[in-house]
Amino acid sequence: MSYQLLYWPGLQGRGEFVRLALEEAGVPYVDMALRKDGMPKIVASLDAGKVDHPSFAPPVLKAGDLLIGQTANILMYLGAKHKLAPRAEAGRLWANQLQLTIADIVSEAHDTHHPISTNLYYEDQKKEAKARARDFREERIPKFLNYFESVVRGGHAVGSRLSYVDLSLFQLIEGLRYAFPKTMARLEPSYPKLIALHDKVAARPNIAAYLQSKRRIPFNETGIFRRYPELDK
Ligand SMILES: N[C@@H](CCC(=O)N[C@@H](CS)C(=O)NCC(=O)O)C(=O)O
Repeated sequence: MSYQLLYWPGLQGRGEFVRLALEEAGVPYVDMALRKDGMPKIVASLDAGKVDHPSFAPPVLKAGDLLIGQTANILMYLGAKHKLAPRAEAGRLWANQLQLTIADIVSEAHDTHHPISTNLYYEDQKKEAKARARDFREERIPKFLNYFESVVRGGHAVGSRLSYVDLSLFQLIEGLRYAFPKTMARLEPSYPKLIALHDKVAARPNIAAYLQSKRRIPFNETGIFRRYPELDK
C-alpha cells in the first residue's frame, strides 16, 4: 500500500511532521501537492459531502480506505504501523501526549506572526505580532524546551529507541532555529539533550538523505516557522 499525503503545496507546515515519519520508515508515499490532480483531492479530504471522515484542516493521510486527520493522530497511526512508537499502552499514550504538546508549541509559533487572525495578512497585525513574539521568545520557548529537555532520557523522548516524537522534536528545533535564530543561539546551550537528539535524528541515514533531497521544501514565509527579523531578538 502506498500512502497519500494530503497537504498544502509549497510549504513544510504541519505536513512536515508526517513527511519525516514516512521518510524515516522508508515507506512509499505520494505527496499529493506535487500532482496535477492533487489539489481537488486535498480539498475533498476536508469536505463532508465527499468523504466519510472529513478533516478540519490538513495534513491528512490516506492509508488504504482510511482517511486520517490531525498530525498527532496520523503519527500515532504511523508509529504503530512502522515501529516508530512503543507497542504497550503506556508508551503509546506517552508518545501521543508528547506529540500533542509539540502541537501546542507549534500553534503558538504560528500565532507569533498571526496573533489576531489567521485570515489577516501578517502586515495587518505586525504590532500585535511583535508583542506576541516577545512573550513567545522570553517565556514560552524556554518553558516548552525546559519541559522537553526534562523528558529526554538515554537520548530519546519515549523509551529507549527512536520514535516519531524524536523526529518531531528535531523538526521543532529546526523550525525555531529558522524563525528565531538569535533567540535559539542564546537558548540552545541550556538544552544539551534536545540538541544531541536533534543531531542524532539529522544523522539517521533516511533522514539525512531526505534533508538533502528536493522533497524537503525549504523553510519559507508561508509556513508555520517564518523568519521575520523584527520578531527575533
Ligand atoms: N491540530 C491540527 C491543525 C491543522 C492546521 O491548523 N492545519 C493548517 C495548515 S498547517 C491549516 O490548513 N489550517 C486551516 C485553518 O485552521 O483554517 C493538526 O495538528 O494537524
